[in-house]
Amino acid sequence: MHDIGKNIVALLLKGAGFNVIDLGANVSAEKIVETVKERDARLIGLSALLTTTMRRMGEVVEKLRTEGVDVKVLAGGAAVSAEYAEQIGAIYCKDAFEAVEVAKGG
Ligand code: B12
Repeated sequence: MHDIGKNIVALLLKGAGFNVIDLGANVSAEKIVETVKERDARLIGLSALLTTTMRRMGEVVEKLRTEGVDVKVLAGGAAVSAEYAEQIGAIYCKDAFEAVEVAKGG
C-alpha cells in the first residue's frame, strides 16, 4: 500500500534516463525474479515501509541468489536500515536522489 516513495524513486530514475519497469505493490518474489530474467534487468529496487513487509526483501534476494541471477538490489523505505540492507545483501538508499547516484555508479 505504501507506494509514494517507490513512485518518487521510479520517477527520478526515469528522469535520469533509466528504463524503469514498475511492478507495483505487493509483488511476489517469484514475479520479481521472473521479470528480472525476462527483461534482463541490471538493477532491482525494493521498497518497504512496514517492518513486516521488510522481511520479504530478504526472500527476494535469496531467491535471486539461489537461481543464480546476478543483479544489484537497492532497498529503501522507512522500515529499512543500512544494517538490514547489508545483512540481506542489498544496497541501502536513504532517498530517491541516492538511488539515482547508486544506479549511475554501475
Ligand atoms: C503515507 C503513509 C501511509 C499511507 C500510504 C499511501 C500510499 N499510497 O503510499 C496509508 C494511509 C495508506 C498508510 C497505511 C498504513 N500505514 Co502508513 N505511513 C505513511 C507515512 C505517514 C508516510 C510514508 C510516505 O509516503 N512517506 C513519503 C515518502 C516520499 O517517503 P518514503 O516512503 O520514506 O520514501 C523515500 C525513501 O524512504 C526512499 N525509498 C523508499 N522506497 C525506496 C526504494 C528504493 C529501491 C530506494 C532506493 C529508495 C526508497 O526514497 C523515497 C523518496 O525519497 C509513514 C510514516 C513514515 N515515517 O514513513 C507511515 C507508516 C509507514 N505507516 C505505518 C503503518 C503502521 C500503516 C498501516 C499498517 C496502518 C494501519 N493500521 O492500517 C497501514 C498499512 C497498509 C498496508 N497494508 O501497507 C507505520 C509503519 C510502522 C512499522 N514499523 O511497520 C509508519 C512508519 C507510521 C508509524 N510511525 O507508525 N500509511
